[in-house]
Formats: sequence, structure tokens, C-alpha cells
Amino acid sequence: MVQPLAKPTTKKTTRLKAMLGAPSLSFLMEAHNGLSAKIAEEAGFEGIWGSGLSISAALGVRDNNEASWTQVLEVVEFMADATSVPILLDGDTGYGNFNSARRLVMKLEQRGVAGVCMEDKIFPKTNSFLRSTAQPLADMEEFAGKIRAAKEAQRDDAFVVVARVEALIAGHGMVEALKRGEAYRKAGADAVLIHSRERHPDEILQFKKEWGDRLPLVIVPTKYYTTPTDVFREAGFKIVIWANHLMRSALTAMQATAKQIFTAQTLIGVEEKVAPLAEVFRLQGESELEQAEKAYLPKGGPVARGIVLAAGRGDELGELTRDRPKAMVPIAGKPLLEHILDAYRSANVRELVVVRGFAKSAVDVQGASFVDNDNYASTGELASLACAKASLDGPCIVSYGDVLFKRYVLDELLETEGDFVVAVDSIAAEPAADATPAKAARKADWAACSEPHSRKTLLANVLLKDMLTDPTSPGITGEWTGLLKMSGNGAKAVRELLGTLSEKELATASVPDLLRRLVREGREVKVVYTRGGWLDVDTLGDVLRGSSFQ
Ligand code: SPV
Ligand code: MG
Repeated sequence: MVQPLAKPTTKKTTRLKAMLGAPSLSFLMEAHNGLSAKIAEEAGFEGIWGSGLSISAALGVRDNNEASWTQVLEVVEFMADATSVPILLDGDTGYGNFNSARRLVMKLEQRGVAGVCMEDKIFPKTNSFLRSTAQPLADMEEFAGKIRAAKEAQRDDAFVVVARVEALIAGHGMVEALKRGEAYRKAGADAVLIHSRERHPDEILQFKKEWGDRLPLVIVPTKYYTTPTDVFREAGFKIVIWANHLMRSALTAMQATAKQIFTAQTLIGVEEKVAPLAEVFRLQGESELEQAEKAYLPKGGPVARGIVLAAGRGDELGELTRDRPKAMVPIAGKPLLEHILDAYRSANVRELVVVRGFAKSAVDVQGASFVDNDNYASTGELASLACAKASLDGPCIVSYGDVLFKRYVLDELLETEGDFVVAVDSIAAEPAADATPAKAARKADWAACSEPHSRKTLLANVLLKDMLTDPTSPGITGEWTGLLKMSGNGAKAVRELLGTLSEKELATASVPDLLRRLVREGREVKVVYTRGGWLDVDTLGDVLRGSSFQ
């Protein structure tokens, strides 16, 4: 009974077997790794030939069993994982005797390979198109035993074993080829691959004529490639294998590209000719991983984004900020902003967004993306944050371009759960610090929290109650460091809130104003207490202090 071609939902083995039973001619395309296998499937091929020649060539070795069978197995496993169409592996001679062959079948079944083709030569074999004197044939009975062992080893009834007759390749003639084909049929082979090195299809057509329909026949027209495919179709062959053409086309392209880049010493002229990186990522299934991350990572996910508000000039630094913003003032040999970005990276916060404003072209740090607040001169911090609104999508940390911090402060912030978490320094609120005249004079963001810093607060849930500007206000328990962490939900709430602010509010509002508003709206703003570990660079003295801070 003729089987209809199986649907893609059926097993790979069943689909390969169905190709052998189908009335029409099917095609297998060569592949030699996961990528080429994917390319073959995308081109429309319903099955893949795991070519021994191509896999060896891609590994940089000869087609003489120089790659061990387990190395081939590794490659074909990647190919099977990368595709949904069946793979027929070129299993050479079965890599040994009957025992090696049946173990091979077991491992191929385990790794999702649909079938194996074994040729009646001696291990280690030589490619069929090389010296015919180097093509000794296996003893027919011994090879028939190997085919029987392979068939009896399979657990999946549909697993395909193809017996490849090399009698014509080795110059033993048609009679020997037919005799061998018959012996392998009797041993249980699902199909016979009759191989030829002739430029014309005469000998395979003659074989088919004499063979009739005893078993499906498979051919490899590498040498008789000028024969119209309809000739094979009309003769009644079941499968044509295009045996090495992806490997050979890759080779030609790689040689040309390597030569051109070597000669020109530039990528210009090559970039347009090679696959764009986006195509590489598409073939790798990058978008699936992006979706999966959304589905499987914990809500909100780890904080991977830092937003640095660095639009301000920092007039108080005079000449130092004549034509660069405060964030670009050098501290210990590199701009303040670089120190900040390094601190983020060291805590694995790698998606960094910098809001520029004054002298934006001077902000030439690497490894960050930029958004611009071109109205920096007439607007405030929240206007800058609003410029980075697109980045308020998922968990993030917001900080200032003039505040240095140590990694441990960031780590504490990252480890604390909550929609909003702020780092507050308690040293500044201690009586000794209170007594220093500097405190009163200094412009700072004072935080009133639900409890003052003590050993107890290490475990307690301390919440922000208010943000104050007058250092003499009662209830101050510390100074806000400028660091605010938000969860995905927190960032979303802030993004929405920014959308409701009037132009007038955006012109003046600061991040402390935002914190105050969140608290008044009844949102929990958690506090992580720190003792030092940060430096707000406001004065020339701070710039000097910055050098020893590092
Ligand atoms: C292969 O592709 O490795 C084959 C086919 O065995 S051939 O190279 O034609 O022998
Ligand atoms: Mg081969």
C-alpha cells in the first residue's frame, strides 16, 4: 500500500520512512552542522542528509573516519536539535562491526536521528570519489549481518536503515552490485543506496531496471549531475540525495570573503555581501529566547538597566564645566560618568542610559546609550527622567551624573525587594555630623524614614516618610544618596506619573519631589541604610575628594 507523505506532526522516523514508500520522488539536502541543517529545512527540504564528507570537511579532517563516530554523533545531534525534518545520517561503514553498528543505531535513536545509511566497505573507509583502488569492499555476508544487527537493534519500528552498495564504485560490476543489494534486502534493509561515480546515469538506470521494485532505491547524482531530475523520477527512484552542496557553497563564499578582507585590510566592500548579523540572530532563534525570558524569568526580572541623569552643567564648578557637563569632569584620570558607569557594570547592571543636556557632544563615553534633554537649561530632573521614559520599561536604577557610589551600595539596593527602594546615608543625620556647620550650609536631600538607622533596621522594613530640604526639620534620619531603584511595576507607575505632569511641573520638579509624591500617594518606598560609600560632587573640594574616593 502506498503511504501518503506524512504530516509534520508525525515522528521524524515515520516521515523518512514515508518518503521511501511514497509514489513521488523525494529529496534530501546535505547539511553538516546545526546552521546548515536549518538552512536546508528553511529552503523547503523535507529531509536532510548528514553527509560524512561534509561533516568531516567542516571539521577540517578527511573523509576517512578521522572524526570519531561519537564526534559525528555530536554534530548530528546539533543538526537534529536545530530542525524538525528527518535526518538520514551517512553512517559510513557503521564504524566497526555489527556490534558497533547496533550501538550506533541505539545512539541515533536517542538523539532524534531518523535513519542511518551504511556502506559495504571496510573501516576506515575512503570517500567513494577518491582512488578506486582504495575502495575494498566488505565481505557481503559480514555486511548483511551488520544490516540485520542494525535492524534488530532499533526500538522505533520506523527507524530507517539504508544499505549502500559500493560494488559499482569499487569496479565489481552490475552482477555483484545486484547480488549484494539482494543480500542486504534479505537482511532487512529498508532501502538500497546504489552509488555510482560515472558522469552518466547509465549504470544506476540499469541497476534500477534489473532491480525492479524489490526495495526503494536511493541515489546520489553528484557526478551525473547533468541528468534531468525527471529521468530519476520516471525511472522510479525514491530518494535523491544532494550530497555536499551546502558545504561546497559555504566553502566558495568563505574563500572569497577571507581573500577579500586579507587583501583589502578593511570590511568595506564585504559587509554588504555577507549575511547581516540580524539574519544570524534570526536563524539562532534569538526572538524565541526573548519571549521565553518574559515568560519564565521572575516577575520584573533582574535589574539590568541604569539611568544616569547627567544633563546639568554644574555651574558651581566654574571653569571645569565651561564646555563640558559636570558628569564629564575628570576624577582620578577619567570622567565622573565613567566611574559611575563602571560601578554599575561591576554590579552587572549593563544596559546603561545617560540623559545628556549641556554640552552633549562632550559626553563621549563608551558602552552607554544616550537620550537628550535639550531643554536642560529651563527644566529640572524629572524632565530629564521623562526624556528617558522609554527606558522606564522594566526594573531599573536611577541615579545622578554627579554622584559617585561604591559597588556595595548598589548591591544592597539590588538585593532589596520592592517597587521603590532608596539608599539613605545615616551618617549625615548623626548628632556629630549635625553639629558641623557644613551641614546647615550644604544643599542636600534629607530623608525622614520610619526608623532611624540601628542594628535593628538591618532586618526591619524601613520606609521613607518624607523628603526634606531644611536640615533642621525634625524626623531626619539620613541623607538620600541619589540612588533610586524601581521594579518593573514601579517604573511603569513613574512613567505614567511623568505623563500626567504639566510643563510647569516638569520645569522645576526634582527626583525628591517624585519620591515625596509617591509617599503621599501611599506607595511603599523602601529604605536601605548605608554609612558613606557615596560622594555627591558639588564643589571643587568634592572633585578633589573624588580622587581618594576611588
Ligand atoms: C557523503 O556525502 O559523505 C557520501 C556521499 O557518502 S559521497 O561523497 O558521494 O560518497
Ligand atoms: Mg560519506
